[in-house]
Amino acid sequence: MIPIASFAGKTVAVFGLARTGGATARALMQGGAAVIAFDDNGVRVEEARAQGLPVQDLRKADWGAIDALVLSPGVPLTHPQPHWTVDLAHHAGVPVIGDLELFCMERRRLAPSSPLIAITGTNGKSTTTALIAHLLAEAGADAAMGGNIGEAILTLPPPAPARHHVLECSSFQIDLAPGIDPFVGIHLNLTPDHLDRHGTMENYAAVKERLITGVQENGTAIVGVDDSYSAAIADRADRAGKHVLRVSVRNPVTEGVTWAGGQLILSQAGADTPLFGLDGIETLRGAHNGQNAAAAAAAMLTLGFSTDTIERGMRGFKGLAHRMEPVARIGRVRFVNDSKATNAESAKRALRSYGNVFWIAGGLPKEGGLGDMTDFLPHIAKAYLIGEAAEDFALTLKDGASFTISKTLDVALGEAARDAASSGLPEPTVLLSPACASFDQFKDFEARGDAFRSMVLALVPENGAGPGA
Ligand code: UMA
Ligand code: ADP
Repeated sequence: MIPIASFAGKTVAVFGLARTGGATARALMQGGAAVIAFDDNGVRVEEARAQGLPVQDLRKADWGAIDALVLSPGVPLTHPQPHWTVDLAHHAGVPVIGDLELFCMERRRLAPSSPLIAITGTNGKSTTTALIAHLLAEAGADAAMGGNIGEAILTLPPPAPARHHVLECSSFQIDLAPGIDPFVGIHLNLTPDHLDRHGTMENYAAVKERLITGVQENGTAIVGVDDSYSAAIADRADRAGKHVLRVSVRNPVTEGVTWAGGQLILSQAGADTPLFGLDGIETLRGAHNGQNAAAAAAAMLTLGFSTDTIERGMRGFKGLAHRMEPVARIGRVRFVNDSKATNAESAKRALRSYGNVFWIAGGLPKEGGLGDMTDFLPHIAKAYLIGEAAEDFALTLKDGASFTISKTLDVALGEAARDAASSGLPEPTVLLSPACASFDQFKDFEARGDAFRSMVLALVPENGAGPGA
């Protein structure tokens, strides 16, 4: 827990009482602030009351006496429209911030030169965050990991001079952190996502860029430059005098780390030095993971760790559940759970990582649908479409890939497993990589991936091949 002393003796409204709000209310109270906590969901309010949090309807609060509103990231700040608490705060001239901002305030107070590593980007955030935290732990460093990856930031141990905080930052969290100032700021990539919450791609990009513009004066900005938005972010950071390391899986860079043919290469002061290859590291398969690994390597080198330490750590990286997670191999067929691929871009990365894919896709569609699939059609043996997006995806695939509308995950898996086994194709892979949110049929992407994993494991014959595709 990080007691927030910056608001000692002041009154803070905390809105949204799930992971972020609960931790924030407690951290503020421990630091000596008076808290008023609330949520639109009456059940959450009662749970919070039962846990001893001071709850009160913020519609009836005296906003003139409130010093800040701390909003949970899932609560709309600007789009589709500001939440009613945001309107009340703006009306009363009360600043609206999030838990990431509170963390940054406390870090500036306690340990301003401590190594804060903040990671953002549309895709690859969790993998890169977990990878860096793993590399630090394997190197024997003091490392705490949290943020959007799941562990609320203020539940972590407090900032201390030698403590690395590795924080995954969503655009929602950055939007609520005007003072974000990491020592190492990583922005991986930018493709359309969350436009319902940011209005336009330009707004979404501008929010992400703040993590890079905020990088401390003696710090380093690590930017993936393989899309035009992110390349422009790197160029602007350069012009603003930041120390920028570029990451690419497509083109050479002058200063930074690239991934080429599975090799990581460090480019520095006019010289290219091969670091090591990622071959054989199943959890870092594919060019997209090359981007994540290159960014993680750049961060670790910046923090002063040796190439050997980084390589050893990467070889032991176990990966994250639901991100191209090898679930089982049954006969010749590999089963992969990529339920976290909730947008078209991430699903395309997964498709590109395998040949002969029996692809389970669909769910609650995102704006833009699948987009242009031309480059990915050769990877698809057949698609099994589920959920609300099925008809729309069928239209996109109809002239280029064989598909069937399976409607639900269990039917899709049964059909895909059968077709893959009888296909005679080399290395067939049944891949759940939905390119959609899960909420039409599941509680969240984890529930969808867990369901897939247990259904696959139920297919494994008792004396047959086990997990570990
Ligand atoms: N609420 C309201 N009114 C609203 C909206 C929400 O009262 O209009 C209340 C809900 O009733 C609930 C609370 O707010 O009680 C939910 O807040 P939240 O959605 O911020 O949930 P947390 O549990 O605090 O989780 C948040 C992040 N959630 C979101 O950004 C949506 C988690 O990221 C993060 O792991 C967690 O903080 C800890 O830092 C999840 C996520 O889906 C994984 N992130 C998005 C993504 O990765 O795409 C950005
Ligand atoms: P995030 O936390 O940003 O959602 P994850 O690391 O959880 O990212 O990965 C989510 C999905 O995105 C994975 O299932 C994978 O298919 C895809 N992915 C991972 N890294 C990248 C990347 N660097 N670029 C594009 N897609 C990626």
